[in-house]
Amino acid sequence: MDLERSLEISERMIEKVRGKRNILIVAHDNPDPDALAAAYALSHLFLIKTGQTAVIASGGIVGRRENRTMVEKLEISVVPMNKIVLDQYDVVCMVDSQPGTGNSSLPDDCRVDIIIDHHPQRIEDTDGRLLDIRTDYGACATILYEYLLAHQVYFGTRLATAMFYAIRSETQDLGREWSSPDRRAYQDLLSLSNNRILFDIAHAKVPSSYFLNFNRALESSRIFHDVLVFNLFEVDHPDMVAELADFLLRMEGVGVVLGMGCCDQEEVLSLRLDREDLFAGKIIRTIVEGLGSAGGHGMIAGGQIRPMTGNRAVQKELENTLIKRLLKTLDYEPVKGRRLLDCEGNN
Ligand SMILES: [Mn+2]
Repeated sequence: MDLERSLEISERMIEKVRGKRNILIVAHDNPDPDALAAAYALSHLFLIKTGQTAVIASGGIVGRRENRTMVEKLEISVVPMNKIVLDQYDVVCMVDSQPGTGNSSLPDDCRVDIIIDHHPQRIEDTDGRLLDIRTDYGACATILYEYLLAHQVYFGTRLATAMFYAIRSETQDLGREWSSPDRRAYQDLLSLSNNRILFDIAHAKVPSSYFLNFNRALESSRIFHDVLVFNLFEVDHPDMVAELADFLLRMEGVGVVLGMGCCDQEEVLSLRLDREDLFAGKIIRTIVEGLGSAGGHGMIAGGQIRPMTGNRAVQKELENTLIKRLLKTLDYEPVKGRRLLDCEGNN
């Protein structure tokens, strides 16, 4: 942990918002637990240090049932971006994301004063903005936990549970892309969390469409070398693509998963790797070049292509294009994929 750095930078953030009328904290679109917990923790820090209440906003939806349960049980209030009148805000903060990366509904020309993130730095210069970008951290929530610790700010069970669940889900229980500060935060926060709520979040009930999506992912899965590609075509929320990409990465002999699905005229892509010789964020940006926007970490990355039509033939054509590009990027010969469901007995 770097408490000195955390104290210094967060102090400057607090001074920046002090006395300002309206403070906005923007999480990326379709916010995940890490973005939600980071936004919640930042608003708490401001509240305790300055007495000011910030508004948390994001575009898209909280789709995944676990995340919806988290928002409900922990009473995190998130305002849809389209309800936000930007002119009314004196300070704009962004967490778990950066301006211009394509995963936020905040207009690109909107001034952002404070940026806290753990994704690779994409903005060129600071331009008077306060930046805390720590790419070695597994979760953005860990950075915020350090701020609270550095200021010795008291926080209750709800915020502890939110940050704990964020680190847990983002790093898959410290199994994926975690660092020692994440581990420290995870351990500290576990004892402060509400276990009952954690259980309710992890075991949230899901509708039948959830299982139909699993079925569609399995039916469509094809394997090329060690690359598995699935296409959900129409999907009701984008998180489903990421969840299924995580799930399918467990397939034996598979080191790369590319998932696709179309939601609200946007093609959502999810890339998962368990090969340490590759960097997911770079690969996905290469394959969507000229088509859309993308970014991510070493083992997890996402992208979006818009506008996308609901026409299946067009979606299928895009899938073929992306497969071709992906195989080329990985230096693989083009091959005809074999269906996952035909693989029985082949291992
Ligand atoms: Mn994150």
